[in-house]
Amino acid sequence: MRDLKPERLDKRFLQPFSGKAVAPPPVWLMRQAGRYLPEYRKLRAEAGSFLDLCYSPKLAAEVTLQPIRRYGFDAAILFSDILVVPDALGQSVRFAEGEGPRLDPIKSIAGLSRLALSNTHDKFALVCETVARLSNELPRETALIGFCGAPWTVATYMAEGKGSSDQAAARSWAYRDPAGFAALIDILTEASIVYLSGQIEAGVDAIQIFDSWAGSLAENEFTRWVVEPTARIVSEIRKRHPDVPVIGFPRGAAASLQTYIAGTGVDGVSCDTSCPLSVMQTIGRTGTAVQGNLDPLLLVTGGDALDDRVDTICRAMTGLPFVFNLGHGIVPETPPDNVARLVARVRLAGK
Ligand code: 1CP
Repeated sequence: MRDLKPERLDKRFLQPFSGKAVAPPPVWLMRQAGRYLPEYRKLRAEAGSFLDLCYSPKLAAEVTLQPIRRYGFDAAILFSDILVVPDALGQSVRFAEGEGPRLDPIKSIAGLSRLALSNTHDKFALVCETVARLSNELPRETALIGFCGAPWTVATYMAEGKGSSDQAAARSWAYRDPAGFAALIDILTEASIVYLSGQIEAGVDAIQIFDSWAGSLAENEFTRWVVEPTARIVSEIRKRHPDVPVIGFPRGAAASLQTYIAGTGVDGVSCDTSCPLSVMQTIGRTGTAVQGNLDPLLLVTGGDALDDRVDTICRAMTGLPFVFNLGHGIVPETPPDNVARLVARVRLAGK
């Protein structure tokens, strides 16, 4: 829990991170900017490559603002990607249309010579310029969330060279040569601290650390590759910027959430769809903010099924420090009207 300065609490989104319950709860959605929005698809087609879009402060700021204009979310999330960090370090990343990311894989310590923190300056600076623009352009009451991928999740893409369902390349490397893999995790941890500090200095109000593949590790490896590096990032950010809450998203790790919270010191956790509401309530009662956890597919389905689940989640989390969100990102097939319906429904909670 953070002791936030009173003027920061003008942004409703930030209040749960000082342990406060807010009615109705603040709402934003993971991947709220993206392909489900026609205005995103239009701008994306004009921008060239996906990374060109991430490194264009004017266009990235515009894409961040699109869902805020449409839906008036309580928070905007910087438009970028977790793979900006390996790209800036020197492992160039490509996004093939409709295929997801492609990297030349790094599978052992020898490959780390391609990476250097000193390479990152110019690309990180472009992302920070996007943040600075957004700080000026966003409505005063809208918080801006900065982010990075957690070292473990980013390492899975670097080792595999693409997305994978089992993260085998990183898991195998970590078993075969823990010291070599630790060197990669250390580089990513340091780069993440520099990157997040830059985003905060440029104006973000809170940070989210996306650990999308946290759920693929056994207990000891979860501590070593998820909890310890995240703890280091959280403690460095807290030392430098005590007023900026940090949210962790260890997806797929509902059973280890308490370990994660106690071990990392995050101010809030984002819970995936599989996390029981009873677990979210238990965490909320300790004063840690909880975010989540509607199934993104219900946002495709819409109708009564969507309304009912929104009501159930809001009812369960009443009186607790809670932010409404999905359990994972919006999928491209989502009808934009269903997002408006969700926001309206959340805003009825507690009325
Ligand atoms: O336009 C396009 O075709 C690209 C689609 C796209 C978008 C809109 C990608 C490629 N990244 C993004 C933006 C993005 N990515 C944001 C922006 C802010 C917002 O939420 O609106 C954020 C926070 C991310 C984070 C991200 N990227 C994660 C963590 C969250 C998650 O979804 O689990 C991950 C794993 C990535 C990698 C990535 N980038 C893009 C894709 C398709 C993927 C997944 C690849 C895979 O695993 O197969």
